[in-house]
Amino acid sequence: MKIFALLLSLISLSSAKRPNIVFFFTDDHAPHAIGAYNGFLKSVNPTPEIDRLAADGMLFENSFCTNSICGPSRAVIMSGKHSHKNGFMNNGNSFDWNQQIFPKILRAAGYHTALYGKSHLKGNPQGFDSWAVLPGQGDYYNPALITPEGRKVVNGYCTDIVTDMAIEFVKESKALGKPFMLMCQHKAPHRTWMPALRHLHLYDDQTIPEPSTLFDQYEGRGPAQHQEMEIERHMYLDHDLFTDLTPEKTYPKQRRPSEDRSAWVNMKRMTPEQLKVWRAAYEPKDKAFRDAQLEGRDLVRWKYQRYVKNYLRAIKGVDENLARLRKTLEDEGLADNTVFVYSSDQGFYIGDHGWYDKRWMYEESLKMPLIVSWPGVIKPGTRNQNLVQNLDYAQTFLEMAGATIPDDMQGESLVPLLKGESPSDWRKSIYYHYYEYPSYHQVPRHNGIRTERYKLINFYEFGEWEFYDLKTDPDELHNLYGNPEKKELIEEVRNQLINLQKSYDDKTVLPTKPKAWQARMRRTTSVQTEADFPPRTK
Ligand code: SGN
Ligand code: CA
Repeated sequence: MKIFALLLSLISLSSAKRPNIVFFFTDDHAPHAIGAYNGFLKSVNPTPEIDRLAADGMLFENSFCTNSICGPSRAVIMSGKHSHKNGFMNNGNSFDWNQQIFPKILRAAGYHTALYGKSHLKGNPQGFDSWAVLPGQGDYYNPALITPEGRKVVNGYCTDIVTDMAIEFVKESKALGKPFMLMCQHKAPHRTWMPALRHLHLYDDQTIPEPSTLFDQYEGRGPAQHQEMEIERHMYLDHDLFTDLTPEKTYPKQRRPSEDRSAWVNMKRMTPEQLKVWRAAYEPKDKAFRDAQLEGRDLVRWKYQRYVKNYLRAIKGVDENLARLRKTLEDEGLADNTVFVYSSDQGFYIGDHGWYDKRWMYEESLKMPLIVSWPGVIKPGTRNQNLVQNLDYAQTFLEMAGATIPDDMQGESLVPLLKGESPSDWRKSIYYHYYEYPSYHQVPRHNGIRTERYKLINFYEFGEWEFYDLKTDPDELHNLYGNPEKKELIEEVRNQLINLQKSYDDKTVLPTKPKAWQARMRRTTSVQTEADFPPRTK
């Protein structure tokens, strides 16, 4: 009888102890723009609050996405399945919300669930007691939000607004007495990298370090020579860097006619008061820029500084709001029983290889930040080296909640790693597949494998392969494919890739029928083709 009572109390204790889960998620925040990841921006101290989260929990050094683009990364997180299984392979797709996703399972298990901010999956979210999402990419200023009650516009800065909703939800959940799972998903620091008004002067007096590959010439890498994501040639002084705030300005003819590429597209939601502060911050700097008449590498360097400062300023808004939400959890007495996760949908190029944007299987955009605190379970200040992916999050959250993990999910729960265990059978390689081509930035379709040391990429539409030794060439500048000395090694890794592709049941790799670059580009991009851009500075 006594044992029975003890068992009963243990059961009720364990269900009372089910942790709350806060998933604090951003758009395009590369790990190397987080202080704790020790990248080239560390000296700028861009994220003191995210660094504090790392000090309280575990930072994953080898955290990767399966498909480096927004909607697809989010679909993988929801479903625990690769893109070819959840059906959302590129941003043009619509997510099938009727499918099995982890929030539905948590909700059925008694969790109070919410999703706020950027969803990018189209359609009304399912699996949430409360939700409000930005339409499409969302806006930085005075954003519209789609809610179950319809569309509304909220005045203010998006990162603050989304966090306000999250804070309200935490308080409501506490009053309900239920464990909760909250997805607080920001637009920042997505293009066009618009900071909050209070951060417009941050870093004004500093020169931000440059990446060592800012002037990469892409030798030996065919696909990289054909992209459209260079700071030099494909980042617009007006649309991206706000140097011309004239609403009437017409845009040059080579730009896609379907898109408004004027700077005004980003400004037109602002109130006159907001715009006044914005103009006051940028106009003196713009004048100095025009007077300097920069050219060549000097112009690239100036564009990089304007870009990276705005990117880091938008990140500052994220960092402050993360602290605000963590403080709410503390104040409400919930922090000790809450798992707090920081992540972003993919990495990003911060001038690396001369680029912005993502999509490639190269390290800067393949990597995702992943930092988790879980008081009493994770040893503070730990760094994990296991290969993990966004594919693992669904199973991880389900295990944390003690819910059943469906057999058809394709990841691995990270809970053993969070507990400090070192499973000997942990995965030794990850699988990647990117599909969105032709599209913005012209990154061709590719799949590939990354092991602890090597990376093999197959740009199968063009019959081009790349192979990198990350130990000797961490910047991936030397494509070893075709090197006779590496032939056997490459064959071995290629076999591993084939096995991985089979194990995930990916039948979406197109048969290789090599196409010529020029012909392909002309046929697929009606307006922007290489010929429309000036040659690069050497
Ligand atoms: C927009 C951006 C692109 C970006 C895509 C996808 N242009 O189209 O630069 O690659 O989103 O980004 S913008 O000038 O309109 O911002 S994703 O993160 O949603 O996948
Ligand atoms: Ca993104």
